[in-house]
Amino acid sequence: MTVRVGIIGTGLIGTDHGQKLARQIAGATVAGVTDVNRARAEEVAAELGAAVFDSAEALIASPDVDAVLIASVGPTHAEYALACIAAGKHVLCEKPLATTTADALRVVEAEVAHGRRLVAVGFMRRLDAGYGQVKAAIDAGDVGEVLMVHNVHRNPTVPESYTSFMTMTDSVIHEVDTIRWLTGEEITSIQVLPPKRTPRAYPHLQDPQFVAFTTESGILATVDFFANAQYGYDVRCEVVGSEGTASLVNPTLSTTVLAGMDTTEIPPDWRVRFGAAYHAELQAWVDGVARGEAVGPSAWDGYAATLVTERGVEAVRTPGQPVAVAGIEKPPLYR
Ligand code: NAD
Ligand code: ISE
Repeated sequence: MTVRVGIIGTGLIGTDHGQKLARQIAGATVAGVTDVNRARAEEVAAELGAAVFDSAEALIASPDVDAVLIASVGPTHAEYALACIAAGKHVLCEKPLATTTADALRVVEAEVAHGRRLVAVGFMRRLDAGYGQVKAAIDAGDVGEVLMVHNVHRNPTVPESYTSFMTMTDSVIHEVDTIRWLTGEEITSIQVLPPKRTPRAYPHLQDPQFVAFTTESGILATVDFFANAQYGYDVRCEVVGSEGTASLVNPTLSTTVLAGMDTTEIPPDWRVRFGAAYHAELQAWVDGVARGEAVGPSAWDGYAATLVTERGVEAVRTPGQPVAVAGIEKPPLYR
């Protein structure tokens, strides 16, 4: 079966995913795209050989679309995911599943009422080879009991529209998911310590931010998040256990040894750093849809991450204060 995918949102990642689906992913075609920026949708549709739909609603309802990829801006995700569930169609929703816990819960409740999983959330780091090795070391018991998880997440720059709260809802949400996934525990508190500000950020943006989480068993996890780090895209993770450590390092693109200098290249952005993970995520999703199964991070994972980042926004407003995180009990559909 060829899965005919409809894409909502043809911005940076919608286009990147579309190019992979049209050219690299086995068993998939891009049937159509839509974007509130019609000209942009037409440009991408022409490149991918896809149709242009007038609205996301029309795309979701179309008999020519088997499954939907949501890659529009975050606040639109929950309504589109709900429409996909109502239409009985599989959906891969870019992070975040929703920008409020209430909306994320509506998606979980709709899926539970539907009775089977249709929603996957784009936490692609779970498909990254390096993170996979760290997870395998933990699961094999190699590091013993996990005690601490240290993360680094640095972007070279962000646009002026990026706010201090988006550190949580747009960026640190990735670490929220990886911490939950690596440890198998829910996060129970979040605290933000704002360091000295970089002169390279817009005045409205607290940058960098240092974030500390605790989990159910008392694991301490930290994120050094820096939106305007200038030098490149740098994502690292070290798990400290009772018997040893497991570390994710930047994959090396190239190294030159010249004039007394040993220079290692690091990725310029997330598209390069996580390109293979996006590919693996899309292939796994398409294969799952073809089998009638939703694979990958679930609506529950999307809800749990939004819950933590919503409390994280509160923590940004109250620097130094730990903010408690408590959600609903996990429904049986996700156990
Ligand atoms: P972008 O601004 O480049 O693209 C967003 C697109 O959505 C724009 O073309 C915009 O016109 C369109 N849009 C806005 N409202 C819409 C609506 N109601 N219906 C249809 N289209 C609409 O942003 P981006 O960087 O591509 O990010 C899109 C989403 O993907 C965000 O949720 C972001 O968090 C996520 N993202 C994930 C990763 C990752 O690593 N997994 C990386 C980048 C972005
Ligand atoms: C972006 O939306 C992503 O999801 C990237 O993976 C992340 O590194 C970046 O900080 C976000 O803005």
